[in-house]
Amino acid sequence: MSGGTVRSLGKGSAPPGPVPEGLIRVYSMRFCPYAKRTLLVLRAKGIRHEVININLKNKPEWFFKKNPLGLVPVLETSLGQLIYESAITCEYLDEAYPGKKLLPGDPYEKACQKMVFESFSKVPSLMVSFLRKQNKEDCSGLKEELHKEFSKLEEVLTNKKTTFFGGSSLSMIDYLIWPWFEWLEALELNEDLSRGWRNQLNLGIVPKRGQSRLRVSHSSVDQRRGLFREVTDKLGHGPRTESPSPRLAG
Ligand SMILES: N[C@@H](CCC(=O)N[C@@H](CS)C(=O)NCC(=O)O)C(=O)O
Repeated sequence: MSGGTVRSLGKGSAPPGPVPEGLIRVYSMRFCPYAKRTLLVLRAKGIRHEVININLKNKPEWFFKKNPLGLVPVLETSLGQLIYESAITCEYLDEAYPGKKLLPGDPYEKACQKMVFESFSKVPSLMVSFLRKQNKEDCSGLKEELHKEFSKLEEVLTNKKTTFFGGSSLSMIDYLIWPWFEWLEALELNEDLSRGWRNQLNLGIVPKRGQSRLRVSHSSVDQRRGLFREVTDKLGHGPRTESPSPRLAG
């Protein structure tokens, strides 16, 4: 499992060598919610991995050979195989590695997870718009839109009467959407989105007795807020939205 110091590579850096056998490599960025999905799944399945952080403001030339789009996350195997797009990396890890399956085997349950994923798909871009407009323009419309999107998610839990989005235990869908719940706090949306129902969502995502088994990095809210702002300001755009038709499985 990854543990030690994580490198961050930028323009002019030498490309990293081949991935050692028995490991998988993830190209990441510390505060990227998409990369967080991949890291959560690596953790959840106990897969031995190494992390190389990419300086997204000053990307290494060689990084475009890993992903022509120049986006993190990217997985690289010891055979030199490259996998990008966060939902696809998560699905790959679930299929390629033994242990607890995070996607349901049952076709209906899998379809349900895909539907929740679709429902969630507007949230990342709404959050980025909110961040851009925050303190500059009236954001009440955006807040309303976010509220609507989160209400849809709440409805799923209410109807299912389960703690987690996929049922009684954590599964793929929880890992795919969780990173954006962390951003609610950083974007100071907690209060606006806590009209009773967010608590329920929170309970759904964070196991009840406090310890979030889902957290991977332990950045403070302030660090995340600063970094998220930096990503959107200096790159000229924030984390991108989902690909047009996000694939979850099969
Ligand atoms: N659809 C992609 C989005 C990934 C993404 O937008 N990553 C951001 C960091 S959070 C990135 O690499 N940005 C660099 C850039 O836009 O040039 C996925 O799901 O993996």
